Amino acid sequence: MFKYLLPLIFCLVLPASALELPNVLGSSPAKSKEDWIKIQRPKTLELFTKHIYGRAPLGKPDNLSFELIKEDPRAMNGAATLKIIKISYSGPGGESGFKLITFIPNKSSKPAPGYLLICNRGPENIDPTRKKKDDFWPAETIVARGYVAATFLNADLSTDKDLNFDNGAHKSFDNYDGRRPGDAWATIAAWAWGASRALDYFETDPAIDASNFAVIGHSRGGKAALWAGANDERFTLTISNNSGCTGAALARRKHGERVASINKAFPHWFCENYKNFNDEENDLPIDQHQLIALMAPRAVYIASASKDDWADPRGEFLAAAHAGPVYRLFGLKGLETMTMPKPDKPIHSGRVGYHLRTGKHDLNQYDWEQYLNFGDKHLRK
Ligand code: GTR
Repeated sequence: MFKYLLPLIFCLVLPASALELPNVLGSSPAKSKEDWIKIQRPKTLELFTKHIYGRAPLGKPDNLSFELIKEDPRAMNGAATLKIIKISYSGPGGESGFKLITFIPNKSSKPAPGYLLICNRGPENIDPTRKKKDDFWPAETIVARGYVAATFLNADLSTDKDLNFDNGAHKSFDNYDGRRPGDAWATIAAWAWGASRALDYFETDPAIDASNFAVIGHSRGGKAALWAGANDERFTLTISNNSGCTGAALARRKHGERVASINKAFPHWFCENYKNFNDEENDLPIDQHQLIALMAPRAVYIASASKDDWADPRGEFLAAAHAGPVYRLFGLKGLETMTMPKPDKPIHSGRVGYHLRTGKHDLNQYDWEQYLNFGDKHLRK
């Protein structure tokens, strides 16, 4: 009798852990950090490039230039120096550029570490005059904590519409011989590329500590922040706020937004190859816990919201938890638990941080406070 009952008991107990994920250490699992750095990390990054986010045609353009278009040393009632920088570049398709808004704290020791937000909302959310203030980018709070508050509009790099990639970075670099079908970069990768060009600017500003900088994004901006942090190892901390499907959430959970839905609603976000996995998540050679692991040994933070089922909070948590073995190769702690915390109980003890905020899909003061607390541990060396 017991012989027959046992499989039934297993079926009832196991479903939650029945999720079969690709090995986070790679296809021939890395046994040492050297192995990871030299072999499995590049292989993992290449799989994400080829099948999901697409290949950027170049890194830092030789002609990248920075022009200070506004400076106010007494911004925020004297608390910060505002610098607005026009970042320009050109390629075979012509010149493009974007504006970087930067508040540098006047009081803190220089150079100051900071947070770069990839803003996926309108310009009113990142008002440099500070007439309009928004919890989405609480620049005053960031500055008061001693950090540079920097941001740019994602749409300046690539409009968030299916427009045949005729603008921004795509216009400059894609148009000369058409876009390669398959793995050509798309919109999310262009936003991530812009974050790296902002970091190129920070490296030239003596008031800014570019070697201690976080990249952060919300939702679609969070997907871009993760891709920026995975590609650009100069980012010390990568923060994903409610990034969901093809951000932090595991595709194999098939919960909330799925690959087919995201590719249908936003056909311009990822490369064409990604569409091969519509309704076929199990065929993906990677899953999103491996994207998070690409940050190791640097710090990474994943946050979810309790009423954001579309982004699959549990899938985001599990991805963060399953990145752990790569951190352990470096002798570091990841998240170190497989038990999802209760709402508003952040986990900040290792290099992988996590919280589940009570409430809806959003980026607000509570989230930022957690990111600043985590930054105090990882951005001040
Ligand atoms: C949703 C989309 C999500 C998420 C969100 C956002 O419509 O399905 O993947 O990115 O938009 O960016 O707010």
